[in-house]
Amino acid sequence: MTEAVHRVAPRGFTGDQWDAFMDEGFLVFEDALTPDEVAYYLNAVDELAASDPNRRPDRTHTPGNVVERGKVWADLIDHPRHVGYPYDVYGELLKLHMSQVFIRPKGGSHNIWHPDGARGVPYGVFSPELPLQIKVGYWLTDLPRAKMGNFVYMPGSHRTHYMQGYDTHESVPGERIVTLRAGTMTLMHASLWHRVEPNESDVTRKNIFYAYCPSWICEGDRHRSSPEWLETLNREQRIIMRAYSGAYTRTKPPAEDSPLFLDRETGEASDPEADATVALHRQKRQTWVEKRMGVPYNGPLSHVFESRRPGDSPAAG
Ligand SMILES: O=C(O)CCC(=O)C(=O)O
Repeated sequence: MTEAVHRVAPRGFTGDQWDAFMDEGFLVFEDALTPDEVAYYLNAVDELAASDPNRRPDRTHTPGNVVERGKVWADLIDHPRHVGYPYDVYGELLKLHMSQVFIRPKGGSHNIWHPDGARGVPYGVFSPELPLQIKVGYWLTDLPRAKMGNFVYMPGSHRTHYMQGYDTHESVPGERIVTLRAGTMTLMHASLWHRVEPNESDVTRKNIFYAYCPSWICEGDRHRSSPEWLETLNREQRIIMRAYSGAYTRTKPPAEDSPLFLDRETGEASDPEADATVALHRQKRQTWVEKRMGVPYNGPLSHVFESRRPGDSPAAG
């Protein structure tokens, strides 16, 4: 009965896309935006920049928590073009980690090699396989060659906790300098090592990054969203912001936030294996990725991760 008011999870990964994402740490969707959509978002980026009295056109400008800056930005929180991909990984505990706009003019600052997430003890120590953040990128300017403020990454480096070049701008053998057309969408595994090219061109690079994580990871660009602004959101957007007053509520969300989405295949709020005597918000809901990895609904995890046990590696032997 309640199901009628809930949305089915939007489209997410195909098996091949997931395998490519996990192999490379990065996935590219060309022509994800139409030219009109590119123009729409470019206009919103320019309005955002113009509204900041501290912005210097010759400096890199990276406003955060942009979701609170207008409907165009709030609409991206649960946009069906991309939200199904992080939902496939974080499922019912999906949260928006941060929303950012990047404006990188000629000569502006550019980032050194780093992975996203925790320093010192990186995310990968606890989650060697799955990303604890996924960054969705929308690219609004053509970047046909290097030295245009391009995103640069080391393919497959999301499986390492350290790499040559850390903390430097150095070009490292094997790196990939991303060239793309305006309208491209990208997904990045948070543990992927990346840097940014200097911009020596006359094109100001403009793009949008919305990062997602499980709700129990801390927010990246806010402590708590404004309650008045939350009132303006639809149900799914409000849930995905996870603006709870109780700290532990992030870990154990309230009953009214379940389901976030209905299952894409079955259209149901519960998994077929679920124990119907357990309240919906306390039920286990398997993610698409768990199913893809062959994680059993209620069995041991050991067979899934068997090959990764330290005792199995030749180096440990
Ligand atoms: O601007 C970029 O391409 C990447 C920025 C970056 O390094 C980051 O957001 O962690």
